[in-house]
Amino acid sequence: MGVAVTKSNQSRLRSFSVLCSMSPFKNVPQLACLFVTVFILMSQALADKQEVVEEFLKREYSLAKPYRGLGFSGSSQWDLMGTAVVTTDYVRLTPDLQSRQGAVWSRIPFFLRDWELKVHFKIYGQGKKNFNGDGLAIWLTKDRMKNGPVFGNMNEFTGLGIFVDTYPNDDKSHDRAFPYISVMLGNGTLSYDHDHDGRSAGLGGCTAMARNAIFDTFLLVRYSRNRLTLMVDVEGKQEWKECADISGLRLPTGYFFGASSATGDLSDNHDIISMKLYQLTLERTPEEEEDEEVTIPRVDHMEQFEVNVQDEEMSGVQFFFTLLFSILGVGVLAVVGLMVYGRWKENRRKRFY
Ligand SMILES: *[C@@H]1O[C@H](CO)[C@@H](O)[C@H](O)[C@H]1NC(C)=O
Ligand SMILES: [Ca+2]
Repeated sequence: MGVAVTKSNQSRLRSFSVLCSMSPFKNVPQLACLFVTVFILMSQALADKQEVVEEFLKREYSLAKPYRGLGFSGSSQWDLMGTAVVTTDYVRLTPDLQSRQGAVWSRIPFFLRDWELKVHFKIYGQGKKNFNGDGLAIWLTKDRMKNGPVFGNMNEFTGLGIFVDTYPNDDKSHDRAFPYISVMLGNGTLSYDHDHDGRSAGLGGCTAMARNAIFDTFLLVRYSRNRLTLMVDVEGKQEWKECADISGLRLPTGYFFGASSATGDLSDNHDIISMKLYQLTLERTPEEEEDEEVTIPRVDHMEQFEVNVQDEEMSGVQFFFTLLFSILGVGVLAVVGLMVYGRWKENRRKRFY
């Protein structure tokens, strides 16, 4: 991406210089031309300051057509699991049928420090909105090929999980619209709470109309300098919309990429069309080179993400009963007060007569 920006700037600059030199408008001051040229040069210099110098597609970590050998040959770099099947056009993790679980996992441990993963996926089915489920997940985790309740993968996982959640399990919270894409970093003890759509452990996310979309749907995960950004493109505009941005996220190396999905009572087709991994080449300062390697994933300043799920706002019913009991309480107090006062008055009367 960095390369593309620079190249387009250069060509823009070149064409502008040409225009300048052969400007037919003799009355346009040469100074203005110079001015604009300098401005373009400056913006180019700014663009160059973007951290990425170059990016390379790493085929050994990518899953793309024609999926040669996938699921059959011992030489494939990916394994299929559960209901996952491969066709010429996609890897289908689950079909639009109840109670299925499927996954695809890379066989090669991943050691790059700065990278970008572009996922082309498709979720569609017969069910009407909110009568479909459950979504899919993209992984970079210590373990691979495990079954479980988190979109078909194990819970208490260690590593990164990105969830495209298409079903609102927690129907009491109305804080987000679905499908909702979210990020979680598991450390082996942290649990994904399916009944609350993972709210308590989520680090960020966004709503994205990624189901039954008429456009191709993509997500982009970029991890560099311990900063993870998640972007989505689901509106057919060929532009990335920011979804989550998490700094100080420390991810060990040697983990595995994967994608998984599960259906329950509700279902959808969950397809992966491609997962393309790009290595980002950055210039590093000596301190960054010495940056400690972590063994357990963690986020610096985790406090900022901690939400207290119990501390929810009062629901209407709770509010009604609280009010009712308050009124009753005040009533009882008033009656008791009156009785005590009455008796006290009576006593006083008795004393004086
Ligand atoms: C995982 O994270 C949670 C929440 O931040 C923390 O309470 C727990 O101790 C961590 N576990 C490990 C093994 O680091
Ligand atoms: Ca859900």
